Amino acid sequence: MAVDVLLGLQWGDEGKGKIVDVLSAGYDLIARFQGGPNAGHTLEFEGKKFVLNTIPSGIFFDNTMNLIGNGVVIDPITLKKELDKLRDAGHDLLAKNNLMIAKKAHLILPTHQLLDAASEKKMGDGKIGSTLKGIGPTYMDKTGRNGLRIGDITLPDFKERYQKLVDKHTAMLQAMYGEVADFSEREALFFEAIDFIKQFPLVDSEHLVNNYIKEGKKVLAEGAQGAMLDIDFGSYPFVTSSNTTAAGACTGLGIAPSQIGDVIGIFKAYCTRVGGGPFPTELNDETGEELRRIGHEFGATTGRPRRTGWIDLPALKYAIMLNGVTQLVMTKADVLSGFDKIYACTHYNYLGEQIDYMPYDICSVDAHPVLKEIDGWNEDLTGITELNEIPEKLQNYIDYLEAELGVPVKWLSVGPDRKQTLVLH
Ligand code: 2SA
Ligand code: GDP
Ligand code: MG
Repeated sequence: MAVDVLLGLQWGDEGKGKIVDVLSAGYDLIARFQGGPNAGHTLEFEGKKFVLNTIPSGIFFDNTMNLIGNGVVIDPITLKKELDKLRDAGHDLLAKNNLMIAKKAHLILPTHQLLDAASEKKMGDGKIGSTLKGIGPTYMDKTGRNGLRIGDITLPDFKERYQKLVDKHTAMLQAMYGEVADFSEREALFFEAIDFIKQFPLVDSEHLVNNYIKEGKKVLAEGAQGAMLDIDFGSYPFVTSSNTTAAGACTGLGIAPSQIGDVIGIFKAYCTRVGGGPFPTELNDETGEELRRIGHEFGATTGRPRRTGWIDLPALKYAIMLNGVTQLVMTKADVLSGFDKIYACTHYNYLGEQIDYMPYDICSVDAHPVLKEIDGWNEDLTGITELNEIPEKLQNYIDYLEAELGVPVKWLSVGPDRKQTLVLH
């Protein structure tokens, strides 16, 4: 099969960017299929660090093409900033000609961000914890059939179309809050960025991807966020506004399910979440603080502290089922070095019963984790390069997870750098 899918199995930030970068040389095309600049995908190599928001993580390889797919929502201002930063660091994607953008990808307008902020403000303590990048309102306009798409930017009446949608948004803001914040500065940046983006190939990406497939080339679909933030299957309403699961790769790129090969699922050796919503294994104590400190668990886009906790097997099994995961990647094993005991949630205590699945009402009824104690390891993992250097207790943890999850852990990540990656199988 020509298209492999790589996605996060928890609540995001599992290390997707790093692993896509590690695998990119083996693919002809890396294609982002959902989400937008709410994502922060971090890559590190040769002492340099890059955080990508909209741009696929395959851009650092000469023979790999990259596509921002139709399922993605694009903020031209952020995209231009990303491209400028990369150019300043010696990676001019315009000159390299290794980035294409789907005409059918929807545009995030400055007023979408105002609507996002207004909606969160209105929800008060019950807010979603949105990244405030305008993601929800943009997908609302997409499904509401009001949205503007990248392909529209070359139309002679683009400005009128833009104004029509902005007028609608400002009327909504006025009605909800009685005021509309000044967005003239962002509007100017928006049009400046639009002009810049016009220089990139704007493509009918479903044809492009299917031509890659026909020609026998290898495609990797890159997911953003994580399975537990999926609009249908995540902890609704504390989710993002797109399908983060494997099915999203089909609609977000225009590929048939029959073309999907491996589904590579990434998880951290523990668990994190940023934003609101249920997190059964959350540690609101010193151990949680330690995980955050050692794991540098802060939002790659917003800098917000991430919530931390132990690995959650019912949630992971659910994510593996939804995605049909065929290969696993475990990241951040190095962060657990030095913990005498680590824990895995095997079940939840829920309404007086022990269950091993995510209940429907997880957002309103507590699910208390039932934890299994596991011996930790002390060895520093960050320099290991050979399989025989894996500490026995870490190997026991991997063996346990493989037995529980029923899928092989093919890659083990022991640090943020590209090179800190071991192939286990
Ligand atoms: P949104 O902005 O409307 O999609 O937010 C809805 C929920 O989805 C969560 N979300 C994320 N969770 C983890 N990582 C994300 N990307 C950034 C990162 C986050 C950051 O890489 O660290 O920098 O804060 C991401 N994007 C969206 C979000 O927290 C809400 O719970
Ligand atoms: P993504 O959204 O899934 O791409 O992940 P993020 O980039 O938001 O967050 C993952 C963070 O962990 C980044 O800072 C990575 O550099 C870092 N990282 C990835 N893999 C590892 C690992 O195995 N060990 C450590 N210590 N850090 C890692
Ligand atoms: Mg991230």
